[in-house]
Amino acid sequence: MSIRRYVSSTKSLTGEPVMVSPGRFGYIRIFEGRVSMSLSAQQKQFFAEQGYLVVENAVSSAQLAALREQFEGWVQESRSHQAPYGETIDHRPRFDVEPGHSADKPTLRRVNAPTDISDAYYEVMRNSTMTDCVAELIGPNMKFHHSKINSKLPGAATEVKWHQDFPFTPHSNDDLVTALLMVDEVTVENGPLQVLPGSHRGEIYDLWHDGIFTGAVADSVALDCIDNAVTCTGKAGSVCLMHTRLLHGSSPNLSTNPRTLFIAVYSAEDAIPCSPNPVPSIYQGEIVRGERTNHIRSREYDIPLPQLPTTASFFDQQAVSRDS
Ligand SMILES: O=C(O)CCC(=O)C(=O)O
Repeated sequence: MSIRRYVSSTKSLTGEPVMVSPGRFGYIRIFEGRVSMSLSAQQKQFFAEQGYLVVENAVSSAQLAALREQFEGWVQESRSHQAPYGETIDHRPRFDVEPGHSADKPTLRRVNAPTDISDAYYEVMRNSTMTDCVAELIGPNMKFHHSKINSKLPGAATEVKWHQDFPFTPHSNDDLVTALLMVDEVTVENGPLQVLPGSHRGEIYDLWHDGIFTGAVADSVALDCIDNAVTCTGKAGSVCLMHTRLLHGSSPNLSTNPRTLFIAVYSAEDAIPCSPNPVPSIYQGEIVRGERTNHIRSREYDIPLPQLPTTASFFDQQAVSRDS
């Protein structure tokens, strides 16, 4: 499959960005010939305080349709496989299926680095309102780190145990945002993301327990999260922007509707990775907004290095703690 690279241009079709109207969700503008949106001061403040922000209409309807069509094709393709398959640049399977996956009842749960094999996913990572919004939080100079799709097809048992992303992807500073784009509508029933507001300003929790990298926080921390969790729902095309240190998790899909998230992780350009990328991509490190400064900005913290996954996805790492 051919990959069309987005060529950044300083000349927009319509000239300079045009502010059209300050709306409930920020400012609508026309930029590079597409409708884009700026975050309002209130939205930025909400993100700074709470560590997350849900923004509607983060992709155009054409972009959303292309994402959905591509993913549906991958689900159909998965019917002819019995186990994780495909290959990423680190030679792990690209497509991960739940135990019990079958042609009749496909349970495709993860696509690693979809940007590397799909124009639709690359385009949204590179050139969407979602990208613009992230740049307003950690820009102006910003680069891409990795991407994946987490899917919970109807009845899927897949859950995500409570964790922070930063201990999986430590950098010299923590200006990283995980953008979780809702490819399907996300409801309280279909396994929505749950977050602990404000937790990005607290401790960075250890994901190692008794010498095993479980990819999850200790049960005592998780219990506090469950008691105070906020559920992030939204219509298809909405994005949840999440600070890399925010505690989050999600439960199984109990509904008859799919829950597909396209997850793209970005960092400030001067945040330098301190461990290998767990989901390597041919585009990792690509500057998506602003420019390269070749500076390192650092902040002090002390955490154990993560363990890299050896199988298709971190669901297997988290399963260790569930089964032990
Ligand atoms: O798929 C989800 O519900 C959450 C994803 C997540 O936490 C992650 O990939 O780090």
